[in-house]
Amino acid sequence: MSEEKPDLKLDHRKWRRRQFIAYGVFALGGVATWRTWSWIKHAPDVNGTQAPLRRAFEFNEGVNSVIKSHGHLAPTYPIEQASRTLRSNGQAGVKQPIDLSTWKLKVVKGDTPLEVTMDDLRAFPKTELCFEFKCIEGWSEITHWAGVRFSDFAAHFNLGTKSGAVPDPEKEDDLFAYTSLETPDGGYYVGIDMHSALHPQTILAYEHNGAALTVEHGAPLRLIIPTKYGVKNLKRIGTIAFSDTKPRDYWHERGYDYDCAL
Ligand SMILES: Nc1nc2c(c(=O)[nH]1)N[C@H]1C(S)=C(S)[C@@H](COP(=O)(O)O)O[C@H]1N2
Ligand SMILES: [Mo]
Repeated sequence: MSEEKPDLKLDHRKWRRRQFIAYGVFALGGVATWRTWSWIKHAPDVNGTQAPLRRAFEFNEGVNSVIKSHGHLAPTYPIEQASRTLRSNGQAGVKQPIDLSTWKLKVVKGDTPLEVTMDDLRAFPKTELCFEFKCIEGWSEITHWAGVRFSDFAAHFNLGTKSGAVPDPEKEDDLFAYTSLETPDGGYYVGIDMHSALHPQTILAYEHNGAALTVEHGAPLRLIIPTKYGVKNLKRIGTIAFSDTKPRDYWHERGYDYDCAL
C-alpha cells in the first residue's frame, strides 16, 4: 500500500476553481443585494447599518475568514449523488457489542471530564455534508453525513484552548496543537492537528444517508473529516482529548504518514 503524493498542479487548479466559485457567489450576492436595495433601505437600522446589509457583510467576512484560515474546503456534491451503500472498512475498536442506550461521549478537559449524551449532541445545529470519502488504500465513494460541526461543539464547551476560552483559529498561542479521539475500548485511536479539527467541514457525525449511523459505520458517533483520508475518520468515538504533544495514532504506528491530509 503506497502513500499518494499530492498533485500540486491539480491542487492549484482546484484552488483557482474554488476561488472562481467563491467570487461567483459573492457576485450573485451583489446582484441580490442591489435588487433588494429598497427593501434594505426600509429595514431597521442596527449600529448604523441596515440589518440585512449588515448580515450580508458579516456573512462575507465569515466566508473570507474561513477561506483564509483553513486553506481549502473539500469539494461537496448534491446529496442525490451519494452512493446508497458504503463499504465498511476497518473494524479496530468496534468489534465488541455496544449498548447505544448507555453510551456517552467522554471529553477530557482539565480535571473534570465532560460526559455528553446523544441528546446533547442532537440539540446542536445539524450540519450536513456530502463529499468524496477517500480511503488511503485507493477506493473512494461519495458519501452523505450529518452531525455536529466539531468547531460548534468545541465553541460550546470551550474546548481545545489552554485558557478555557472559545477556540479561535487565529489565536494560535492559546490553542492546543492536537486533538485525539479513541474508541471506548481504546482499540483504535487517532491524532488530528487542531486546525484540521476546527475546519468548518469536520463533523461529529451521527447520521449516514439520512438515517442513524449503523454499527458498521461507527454508531452512535464517528468523526467525519473530509480534509483527511479515511483512516482519520474514527468510528465509534469514546473519548476526545486535547494536547500539545502528538497523540498516538493507530495507522501512524503501522507506518502511515501522521497527517494523512488530502
Ligand atoms: N474505530 C475505527 N474507525 C475506523 C477504522 C477502524 O479500523 N476502526 N478504519 C478507518 C478507515 S481505514 C476507513 S477507510 C474508514 C472506513 O469507514 P466505513 O467503514 O464507514 O466505510 O473508517 C476509519 N475509521
Ligand atoms: Mo481506509
